[in-house]
Amino acid sequence: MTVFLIIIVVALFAITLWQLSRIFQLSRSTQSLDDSQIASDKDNRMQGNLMLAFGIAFYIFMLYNFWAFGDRALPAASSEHGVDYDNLLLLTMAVIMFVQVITQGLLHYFAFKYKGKKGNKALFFADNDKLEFVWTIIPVIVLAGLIIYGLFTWSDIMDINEEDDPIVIELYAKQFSWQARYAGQDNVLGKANVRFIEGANTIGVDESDPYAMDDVITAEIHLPVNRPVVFKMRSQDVLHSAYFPHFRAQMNVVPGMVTQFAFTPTVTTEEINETEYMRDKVARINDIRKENSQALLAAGEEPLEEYEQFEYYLLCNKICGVAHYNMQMKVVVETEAEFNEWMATQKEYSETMQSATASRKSAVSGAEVAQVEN
Ligand SMILES: [Cu+2]
Repeated sequence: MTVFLIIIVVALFAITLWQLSRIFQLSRSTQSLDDSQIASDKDNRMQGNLMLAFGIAFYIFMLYNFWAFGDRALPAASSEHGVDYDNLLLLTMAVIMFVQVITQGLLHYFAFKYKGKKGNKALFFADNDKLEFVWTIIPVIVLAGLIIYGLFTWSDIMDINEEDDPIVIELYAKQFSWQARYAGQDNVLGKANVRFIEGANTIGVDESDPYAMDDVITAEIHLPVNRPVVFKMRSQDVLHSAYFPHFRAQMNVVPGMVTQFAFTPTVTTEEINETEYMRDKVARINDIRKENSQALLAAGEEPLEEYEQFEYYLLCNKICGVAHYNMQMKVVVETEAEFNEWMATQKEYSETMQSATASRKSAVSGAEVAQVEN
């Protein structure tokens, strides 16, 4: 690191010296500018051709990116609102692409066509009200349309309909993990606050709140398909962001306040794994892992395991510290029956606390035994 900094300092010093010498040179020779400082027709032709070549290369590179990386886009949305979200994004991208292709193309073509030439005089063109009106009103209409469409989509997405009987789940974020708390039988989350964090109560559940007793804290999110879910988010330490890419959902998780996001999953984990798209993707990723494994084996290291199937994940999308990249939690979307089965295996908060107290008691008595023995 030090060597790197020294190299940078030396390089910057050299550049400074060079720039200083140029300034002196220029300030000395204002009267005696030679022709080498003035662009000749040859220079202009060269610059014009380069502008055109750059424009063409730019489009070729753009097309190459679509071709090479297009398949890295997310699969079709697995949530109800995700379809609207994708349509909005698609329309916005289409408009941007259309305008970009035309304006960028014209910019490069005009730089080529109207390059400098000896004897050419620029046309003096004061103004044209009609032209200005057209190029103002078209962007106004298009942008206003996009914004209004976006606002309607946003309010549709953020509108939580309590009549749909959504499941309430709290997402608790801390460096660098997630925990989920289901609201339990009563579907009302018990109160919670970081001040209540103590011992086994790692997320600060308010134990005096009767609503908290049936809450269920889990290390995985299970969601019944086609049932709305409301996530209430809390953070213990810094800003995090709850990001469910496949459900097109993301919301900041802010210490000191509760944020929320609701969506309805529409595709189960099993169903998405049955799609040709996902089967291909998993197979391709496994091929890459197999190749990498060979290199690892050659180096005498453990090979990578192959993936059985695709899983949904909740990720953190705010760079929150060193292990941010690994802050994730598995999400399983399943049928209502499968969900109920899983939920039956989870412990309610009161039970968790009982077993925590019990194990604390046995630990204390163990220590006492040791003391007595000594
Ligand atoms: Cu984070």
